[in-house]
Amino acid sequence: MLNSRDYKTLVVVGSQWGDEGKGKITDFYAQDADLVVRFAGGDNAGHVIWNEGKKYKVTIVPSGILNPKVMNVIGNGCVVNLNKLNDEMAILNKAGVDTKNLFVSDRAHVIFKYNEVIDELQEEQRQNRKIGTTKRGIGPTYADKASRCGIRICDFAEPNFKDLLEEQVEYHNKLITDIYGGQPLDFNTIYEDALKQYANIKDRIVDSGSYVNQAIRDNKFVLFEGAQGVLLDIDHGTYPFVTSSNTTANNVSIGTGIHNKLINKVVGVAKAYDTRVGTGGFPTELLDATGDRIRERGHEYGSNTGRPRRIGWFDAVAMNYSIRTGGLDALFITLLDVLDTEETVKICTGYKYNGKVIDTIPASNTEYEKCEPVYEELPGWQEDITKVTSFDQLPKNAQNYINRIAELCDVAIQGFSVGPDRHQTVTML
Ligand code: 2SA
Ligand code: MG
Repeated sequence: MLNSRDYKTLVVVGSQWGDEGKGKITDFYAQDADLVVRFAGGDNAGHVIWNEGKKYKVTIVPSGILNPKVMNVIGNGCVVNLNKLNDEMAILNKAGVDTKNLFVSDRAHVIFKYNEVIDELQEEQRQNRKIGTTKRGIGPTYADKASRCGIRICDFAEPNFKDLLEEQVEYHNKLITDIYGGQPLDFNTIYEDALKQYANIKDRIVDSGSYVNQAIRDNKFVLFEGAQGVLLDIDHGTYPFVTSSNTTANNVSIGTGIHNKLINKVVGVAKAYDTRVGTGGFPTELLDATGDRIRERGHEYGSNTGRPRRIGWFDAVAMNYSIRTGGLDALFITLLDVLDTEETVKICTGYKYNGKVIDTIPASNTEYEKCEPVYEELPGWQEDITKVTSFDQLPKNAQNYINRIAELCDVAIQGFSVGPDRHQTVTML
């Protein structure tokens, strides 16, 4: 079914602004995988997986967790809130999902309460330039990592851990009170909670680089699961309206500790339309009834924060950019069925900017906000496709839509999905 043995390592990343259905596609490939590894981000991700009519949501736990034979690793490139990790494991256990195969890197950085508080206070300070972060402390934790004052999982076992944490609580309290005018946090509460949370995950700590390398050497099928999307990448995304990590497959090697030559294939998950949550340029955004209809049909609300997502037509300019910067070998088109009722569907083929038509994303968000989409219009299929099990069964107009995306983006189509459930997934390669 999956031809997964054609490649020993497969990367699944979002090719737009997140929420493309990476959880679903990772879960699908995980049926054949031995190992699923997260390499970036934290509990800002919201990966939704439907299996046999039951909905599961994970934020920091890899999406391979529903497959009992799969080992799941949270790589060193992730930032981990131990409270959230423990809560998420408890929720999964309650739903009957075993989490004994879950491991976390000794080198992953930990999100503390002070990082979450600073995330929130920074957003408040941004006033009319808000990023729309998930307020999970992601940016401040990656900032600490770059400033070399971050605390990693391995630090909890150090004899001077208490001093280390106390120093950081003091420093962050100064930022909170003096810079942002917030309330200081109590060290003892943070320390005691940290020890309690750590005790619960202590037996799951691994050296992810060594663990994942060994699995590859043993000829296992290793799946790497991205978070957010290429256009939210800190370097290549629509800065500053991005997340604080590298979201592309290029970060797999850094975020897990394997050589990038060991990556065999990168699949970009692409919604059949575009969505974005948070601020930033979005040329194909639909602020009309069509956008509202797609939002409702696609249940386009933040799976983490519940925020309504902004909706737009499929943007081939942005996708070409993602394919280039994200090194995508093929696209997996998701939520195709959401467009079932549309009379016509549109694809953006260029941006009008300053009297010219451009074919890439400008570096400046101010310029990006001024880009207007040039559309190609295609007839819709106006048929229920949720039971389709092969490309040939798709209505002609839906086939044409997929083929046109492939042509405009000069990319292979790995498959498409016609509904939330695992079985509503069709592979083409
Ligand atoms: P952050 O919290 O610092 O990473 O936010 C920075 C920007 O990145 C966006 N971002 C996301 N965009 C889409 N989906 C995400 N995950 C959740 C979901 C989000 C939710 O799956 O629905 O529940 O709202 C995600 N995480 C971060 C964010 O909107 C900012 O634009
Ligand atoms: Mg999501």
